[in-house]
This record gives sequence, structure tokens and C-alpha cells, in this order.
Amino acid sequence: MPNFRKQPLTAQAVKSKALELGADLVGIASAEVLNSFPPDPKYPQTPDRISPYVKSVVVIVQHIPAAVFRCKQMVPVQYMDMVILRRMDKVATKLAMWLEDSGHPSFVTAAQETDWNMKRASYGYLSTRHLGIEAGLGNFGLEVNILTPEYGPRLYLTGILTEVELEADEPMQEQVCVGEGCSRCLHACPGDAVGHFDINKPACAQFAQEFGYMTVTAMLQRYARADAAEKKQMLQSRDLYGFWQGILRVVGSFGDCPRCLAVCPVGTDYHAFLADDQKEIPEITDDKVAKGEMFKAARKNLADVPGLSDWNVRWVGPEGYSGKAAKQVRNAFRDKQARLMAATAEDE
Ligand code: B12
Ligand code: SF4
Ligand code: SF4
Repeated sequence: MPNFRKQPLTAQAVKSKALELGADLVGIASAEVLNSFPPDPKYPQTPDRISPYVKSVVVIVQHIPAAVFRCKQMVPVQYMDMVILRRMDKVATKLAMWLEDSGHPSFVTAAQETDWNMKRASYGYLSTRHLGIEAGLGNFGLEVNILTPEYGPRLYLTGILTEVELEADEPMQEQVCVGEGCSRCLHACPGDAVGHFDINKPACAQFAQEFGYMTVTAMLQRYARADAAEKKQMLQSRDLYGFWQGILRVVGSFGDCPRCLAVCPVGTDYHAFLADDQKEIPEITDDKVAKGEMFKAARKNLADVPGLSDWNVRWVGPEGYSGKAAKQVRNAFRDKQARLMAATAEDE
């Protein structure tokens, strides 16, 4: 029976609990820092907009199993996306309850929903990518996914907002993304939506949310204008079925396109499971290659790139790419494997 008496908590104890509950990665961001550095100051996605009492945000990551990126069809990745998000919310909720039992009021932010009042509902209540970056877990790729050295962009993440002040992690200074010279996400993107550390959201949404909000409202508008025969036809269409399936199972209404996640060479999981299968990029075109080259030249010539502005570079990695972070994680993974194999050999 909890007595809600305030117990002192260390950042380490909270992180250990998150990992014990099933998080793949965990970091801590200071609410004060998040309030001071909103991603877009005109539309502040900050904890203080939600609650004035929040002191720290514990950020947890749940990775997407690599196998789904080796499939011949999209349904496995869409289905796993939905299940992983639910699992992540459960882990986060359990951590929030544990924090409350320790005397520190805490709650979980909405990780997928968007705020109608901000940028035509294209913004979340908080930007969970920015939370992850401030919590030291990784930083932006060219396609503005957060890349971690462990899983590249193949992950979902959320935040537990808590009233206890915990020691925050430092954001990574090194850029995790290989950079414009790689541009594999750009080459693979079916919507040609990848910008220079930026994303064209409507172009992406056509593929990432086949039966998302825009598809549904467009269908309703067509239906309202249609004559009786067309209406009958529409009621038997794949569009309506997709809409129903999206509401019922979320499949089709988000997370439909896996391409920028699948081809990114950052992450131990990529090298272990995806490098052979994803080496060739069928969607590559001369125009996309030229776009990547243009980005590379712009960076080299210190051109004015909004995604790399003085404000935004904080989330890209101000020191640029050196490959050190990835190497460290790969070495730690190899050491762990070697230790496991040695222990197994001793047991036999
Ligand atoms: C809305 C949304 C989308 C929508 C947008 C819909 C629409 N029509 O508007 C779309 C369909 C694009 C989308 C797509 C995807 N999404 Co999404 N999405 C979100 C959501 C819910 C909110 C996004 C948000 O608030 N971003 C924050 C703002 C600041 O980012 P932004 O608008 O992109 O702004 C950037 C630039 O535009 C620019 N910028 C913005 N304003 C300004 C102002 C100035 C002055 C300047 C210079 C620049 C600038 O800088 C920003 C940072 O680079 C988040 C969850 C969350 N609460 O964060 C998930 C989230 C970002 N999505 C996620 C995923 C996985 C995806 C997809 C991979 C889907 C899929 N296939 O599975 C794709 C990836 C596309 C991509 N490369 O970014 C994950 C990201 C995981 C990761 N590794 O990064 C998130 C975090 C969900 C989660 N809980 O984990 N998504
Ligand atoms: S999710 Fe698909 S359409 Fe959107 S940016 Fe990634 S590759 Fe492009
Ligand atoms: S595919 Fe290459 S350019 Fe794109 S995010 Fe990954 S490392 Fe960066």
C-alpha cells in the first residue's frame, strides 16, 4: 500500500527502474532547459504549457524489431508500430505510477496525438524527438528523425513528466547522422519529402499515413459532392475499408512507410540485420542524387540552411559527424557479445 511519502530519488535509480520495466533506452531532460529551448519558439512545445509543476522529463525509447524491415509487405511494420507504441505507453505509465508511489506526482505525455491549435495540427503536445535529444539519447538525421547510435531511427519514444528534480543528461554534441554524403534516406523516400535537416510533412503524410486524417476528409468531401451511383461505389471502395481498418486497428492511419527507417546505416541493429537486405535502394533517381549533392555543397559552403540555423543546430549535433558515437556503441555491443560467449563457453 503506497503512502505517497516523498522519498529521495536519484537519476540512476529512475533509469534502472525504466530499464527494468522494459525500456530499451532511457535518458533525463531538465524541464527548465526544455522550456528555454522550444523547437519553434512561435509554437512552444514546452512542459510549462502542460503543467507548471514539472521539473524533469524521463524519456524512454522502444525500438522497432529489425525483422519488419526485411519483409516483402508493409503490414508487419505497420502492425509492430502500433504494438510497440502501446507497449511503450504501458512501460511509461508504470514508471509514472512508481514515481507517484515514491511521492513524486508524474504523468505520461501523449506521444502520437497532435495539438489542433499548433501548426495546422502537425505538432504534438511535446516534440518527443526533441525530448530525446535533450535527454542525450541521440540527435537529428537529415530526415529529422532522431537517430540513436544503438537503433538509428528505428524507434519510438515518449516522455514521463515528473515533479521530482533529477540530474539531467547532457545532449550529444557529436552529430549521429552520417550527413549529406550519405543521403540514403533521401534516396529511398517515395514522396521525395526529405529536406536538408527538414521534412515536407504533407508529402511524407501521403505515404506515411495512407488512411490518415487528410485522406479521410478528402474522401468525405468527395462523398458529399457525389451523385447516388458514385456514392454507392464509394461505399464499396478500398478507401472506406482503409478508413474503417485505420480506426479499428490503427493500421494504415500512421506509420505506413518504413523507407527512411529501413535504409539508415546508423545503429548496431542495421549492421547486425539489415546491411545486406537494404544495401540497394530501388527508389534512387538521378534527381534525388543531385539533391543530396546540393545539400552537401550547401553545408560545405556554409550556406544559409534553416535546418542547421543557430537555433536548430543544437538538435543536429553542433560538433558535426565523426563516427565516434557509433563506434563506441558498436564496440560496447561487441564486448558484450564476447563476454556472453566466454561465459557460455565456461558453462559448457
Ligand atoms: C505529426 C507527426 C507526423 C506527421 C506530420 C503530419 C502532418 N500532416 O502534419 C508525419 C506524417 C510527417 C509524420 C511522419 C513520420 N513520423 Co511522425 N510524428 C508526428 C508527431 C505526432 C508530432 C510531430 C512534431 O510535433 N514534431 C515537432 C516539430 C518541431 O517538428 P517539425 O514540425 O518536423 O519541425 C522541424 C522542421 O520543420 C523545422 N522547423 C519547424 N519549425 C521551424 C521554424 C523555424 C524558424 C525553422 C528554421 C525550422 C523549423 O525544425 C524542426 C526540427 O527539425 C510526433 C510525435 C511527437 N509528439 O513528437 C511523431 C513522430 C515524430 N513520428 C515518428 C515517426 C516514426 C514517423 C515516421 C517514420 C512514420 C513511419 N513511417 O513510421 C515518419 C517519418 C517522417 C520524417 N522523416 O520525419 C516518431 C519519430 C521517431 C524517430 N526515430 O524520430 C515520433 C516522434 C512518434 C513517437 N512517439 O515516437 N509524423
Ligand atoms: S516515412 Fe516514407 S515518405 Fe515519410 S520521410 Fe520517411 S521515407 Fe519519406
Ligand atoms: S540515412 Fe544517412 S543521411 Fe539519412 S539520417 Fe541516416 S545517416 Fe543520416
